[in-house]
Amino acid sequence: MKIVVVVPTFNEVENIEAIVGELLALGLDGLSVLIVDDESPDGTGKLADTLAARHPSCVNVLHRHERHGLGLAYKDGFRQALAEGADAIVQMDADFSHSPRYIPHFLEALAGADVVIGSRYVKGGTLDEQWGWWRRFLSWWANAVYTRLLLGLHVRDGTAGYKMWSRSALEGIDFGTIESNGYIFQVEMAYVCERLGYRIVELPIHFEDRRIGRSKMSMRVKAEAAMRTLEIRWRHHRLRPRDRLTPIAPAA
Ligand SMILES: Nc1nc2c(ncn2[C@@H]2O[C@H](COP(=O)(O)OP(=O)(O)OP(=O)(O)O)[C@@H](O)[C@H]2O)c(=O)[nH]1
Ligand SMILES: [Mg+2]
Repeated sequence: MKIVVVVPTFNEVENIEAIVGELLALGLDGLSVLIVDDESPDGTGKLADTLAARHPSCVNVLHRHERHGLGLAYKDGFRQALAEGADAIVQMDADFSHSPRYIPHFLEALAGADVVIGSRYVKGGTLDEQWGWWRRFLSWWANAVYTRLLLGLHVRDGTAGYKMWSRSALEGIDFGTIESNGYIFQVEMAYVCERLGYRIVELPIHFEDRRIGRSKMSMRVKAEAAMRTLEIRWRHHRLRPRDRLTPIAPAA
């Protein structure tokens, strides 16, 4: 079973080596890491190349030119993971908010699901103790009220960025119709999953705050998220399970 972990990075030079180390230390057969870097000025891309040279069979780097946002980085990363023949694809942040230790549990759950979500808002899921009430309130509002009301989402953690996809689930999605650049990409993908009728399992995680480095969550990214939610509904509400793309069989 080939598992590709897609890790988008922008200025994560202090985190990337350690997160790759933890991922490889899981000791899962067939696991490889794909770092998708957007020309980070701090040299993350260069360090990623060094890691790839050190672990040629299990670390790869996709260099994108200029910073175009998380959504586009993920789309390119997913395409490459599929082209590499991945059976399961993980998406996660580089800053340790998403602990690699959950990946074996995700894999087990994927046996009965199309998508597994690392969820902060199912029973057992927890947030970093450092979060103040305002941040907790905003996150709760975005998940429990805003996206649920506007999109009718059933998942508890609609903004989650930690997911494992089966190959067929990702292949069934027309990336050409996914237009979000920033973090709202996560919501757009969750909505599309539900419209396409995928089996979604939410597993509880502890969401830890970024250990080192600076946040890329700007006001612009937040504004995009608030504004685009209705657009997402308008774009995808007609999707039905029959609209899943049929994978093209690889040439024999
Ligand atoms: N390739 C790429 N990666 C990005 C971009 N923006 C953010 N990332 C990465 O996406 C992941 C999530 O970004 P974070 O800055 O941690 O966002 P956040 O978790 O909402 O904010 P924090 O509070 O800082 O943790 C990290 O691994 C980032 O390096 C981008 O434009 N391009
Ligand atoms: Mg983060």
